[in-house]
Amino acid sequence: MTKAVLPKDFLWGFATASYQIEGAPTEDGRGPSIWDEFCKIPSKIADGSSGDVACDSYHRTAEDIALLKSTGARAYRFSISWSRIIPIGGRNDPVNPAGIAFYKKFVDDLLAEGIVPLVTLFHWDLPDGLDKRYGGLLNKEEFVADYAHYARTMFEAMPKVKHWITFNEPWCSSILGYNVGVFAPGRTSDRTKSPVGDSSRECWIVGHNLLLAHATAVKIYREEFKTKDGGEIGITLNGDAVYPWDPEDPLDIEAAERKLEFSISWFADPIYYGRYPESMIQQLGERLPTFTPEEAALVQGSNDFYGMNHYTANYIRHKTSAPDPADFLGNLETLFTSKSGTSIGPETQSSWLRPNPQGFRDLLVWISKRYGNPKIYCTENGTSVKGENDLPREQILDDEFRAEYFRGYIDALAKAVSEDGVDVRGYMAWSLMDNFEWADGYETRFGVTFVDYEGGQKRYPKKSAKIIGPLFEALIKED
Ligand code: GBH
Repeated sequence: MTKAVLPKDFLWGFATASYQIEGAPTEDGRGPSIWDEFCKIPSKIADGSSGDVACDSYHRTAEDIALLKSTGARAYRFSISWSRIIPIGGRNDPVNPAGIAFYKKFVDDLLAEGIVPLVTLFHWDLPDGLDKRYGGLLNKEEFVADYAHYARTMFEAMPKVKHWITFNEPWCSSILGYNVGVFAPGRTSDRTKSPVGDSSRECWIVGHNLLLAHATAVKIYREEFKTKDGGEIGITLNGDAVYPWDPEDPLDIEAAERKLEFSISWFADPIYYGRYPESMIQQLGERLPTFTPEEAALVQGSNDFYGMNHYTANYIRHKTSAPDPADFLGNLETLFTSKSGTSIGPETQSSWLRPNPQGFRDLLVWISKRYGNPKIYCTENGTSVKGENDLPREQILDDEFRAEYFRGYIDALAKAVSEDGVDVRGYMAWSLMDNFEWADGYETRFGVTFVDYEGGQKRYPKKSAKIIGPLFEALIKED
């Protein structure tokens, strides 16, 4: 018998994101996002695909809700396509009533089935109009004001939503969009990939602007909506677990901590403490923007909860050379094998992902300690499976590898709560269904549901869709 250790109102369910599932890019007045444009550039997406059709979820909301229902999910995390709401994006541009109506109805339909919506305002799909007009996320004054207006528009339209997420993984928007250049808008110093961009500077500016936009939206929610609507708002940060490559080497131990600071604390230290981590200030110098006293005060304290996306772990080895100007890791290497030859976990279809459930527990404890035991929602956790796309259908549906991943990670979560005292209130598996996996296209599948892209987007639940519910229902207290 599993011991019930999770609070009775624990929210578990599944997550998705607008551009990855919706399709219907020009329907009902939607404007283009930077991802629509990025996908048009040859060689940016592994299979040359785009989100043009994806899972066709824009036309299949009833089917998606029935699917959620069949898993027993208590909650669903999805994101809003900003360019459906304000097609060209800006605060003085027209708002599209059809876009608002679509998400309002979706929220009503979820609630009618007893499923709690967690709504992400921004999962990377910036209206292309804003990128073209003033450089999008690089433009502090304009971007912060336009995002604030968009956020307020959604708060006003959907008072029934009680859990708001301002940004999904600002690290990815900043680093992958403006340093490595593998995500939209694809800016980088690497001139083989892009004619424009400065990897040594732009990503840090973008990160700063995202923090200010987040904090501004939180201030608006707290001042104008929280009292009457009774909801909560926070940001979702990605973070991989770390272990020193050589546990005997103090420099590897330090580098492992620095890796967490460069990925997580870059955003979380300003939000909880009003300042950037010392390790980043030291390495980046004047390339890291500074907070004015007003900005610091605005950002500090701007989380009602900590949204945690988590997938994998790495061994960390320090570097001895001076940091490269384009370095964003903290002058270190990330590895899958330790000095003594231990592997961090088995391979998956994603080059960056190797399951290691203990890492989840250890990182939950690290976040909890560093940030004063905040209320945490795990807003994403999941895995791809090596070669899954090429397997016969019956084998895809019998996804024991993914099921085992969830068993391990959910057990780690339960232990973090019951044995380490971490305050976890929710868990969303990534993803409800196979979908557009960004630069990896459709070859890489993360769904607990198989989507038959050749067969009219029909959905077929895999084994993993069926095992998560019983695990949580056994772990959640009855009263
Ligand atoms: C999540 O990010 C996203 O929120 C979600 O949309 C996505 O579908 C899901 O992961 C699965 O990928 O460019 O090779 O160095 C997870 C965190 C952090 C994973 C950045 C990939 C870099 C890969 N991501 N990481 S690479």
